[in-house]
Amino acid sequence: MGISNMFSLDGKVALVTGAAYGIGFAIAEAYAKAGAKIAFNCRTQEHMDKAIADYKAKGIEARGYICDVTDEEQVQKMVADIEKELGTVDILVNNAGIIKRIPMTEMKVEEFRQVVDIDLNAPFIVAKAVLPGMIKKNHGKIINICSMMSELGRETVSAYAAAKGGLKMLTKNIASEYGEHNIQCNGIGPGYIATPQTAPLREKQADGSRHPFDQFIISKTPQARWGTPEDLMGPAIFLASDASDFVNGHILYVDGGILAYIGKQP
Ligand code: NAP
Ligand code: GCO
Repeated sequence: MGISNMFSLDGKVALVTGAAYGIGFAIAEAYAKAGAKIAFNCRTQEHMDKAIADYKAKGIEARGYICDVTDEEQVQKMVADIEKELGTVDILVNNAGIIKRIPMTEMKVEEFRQVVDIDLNAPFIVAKAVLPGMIKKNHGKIINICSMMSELGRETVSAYAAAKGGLKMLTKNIASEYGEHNIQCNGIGPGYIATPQTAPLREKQADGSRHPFDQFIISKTPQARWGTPEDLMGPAIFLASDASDFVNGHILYVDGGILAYIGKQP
């Protein structure tokens, strides 16, 4: 196989959850440009319509499905529709996710449960829906979007860190349980990426200065910048392609070196 073919996704069907914008959109765009047929979901018609137009503007014919990934019935129907319209899902990216930044002593249990439901239970639900088709084909790639919080904690993100830590171990377990069917399950652990999810952490101060957390992340990142969704395109293609056929149960951190660095001396 030629080297460039190793990274080709020609003829593959990719489902990227929560890909109306943000990291999921960038990964779906990368997959389309690598040759894959794209299916994505979100929860509202408004986001769906805008996303379809945004993909079209990039020359991508993405198929969108309104589906709440925490609802197993909706997920099963979405996967059945994708299989009818595009074919068996070859690549799943469990990207949909939320965060709530609330001190644990003030967080309601329903809020904790909602984060775990979307960030951990839903990747189980969606992976469970696509695995039978992958097993039948004896081929599949599942990529779970983990986080630096799969490894580290910080104030106010107890639910998110618990969910993303669990997602790391779900990734390793899917790899362990289905590797014999030539299914590779890996994670991507993005660092701090400039998307709507982290916008509150980057808001300019009244005096026009950087948000304190923004300055903190710059000081903790060897590359001294926030990541962009585009920084995840190459790693995501690698883990979805034949080039990673013997990579399994691995969490690939794409964080500009934060996890390796003690931080710049103030
Ligand atoms: P984002 O901009 O907030 O986008 C999140 C996406 O998830 C949206 O498209 C949203 O769609 C979708 N979503 C949320 N709940 C859903 C549900 N129940 N059902 C279906 N779709 C749902 O977030 P992002 O920054 O792109 O992050 C994407 C993933 O990367 C998340 O798992 C996040 O935890 C992870 N991550 C982000 C960073 C970062 O710094 N940004 C770093 C590490 C990991 P609708 O709300 O329109 O339905
Ligand atoms: C936060 C951020 C992080 C990032 C990401 C880091 O509040 O600390 O939102 O959680 O989103 O997960 O990898």
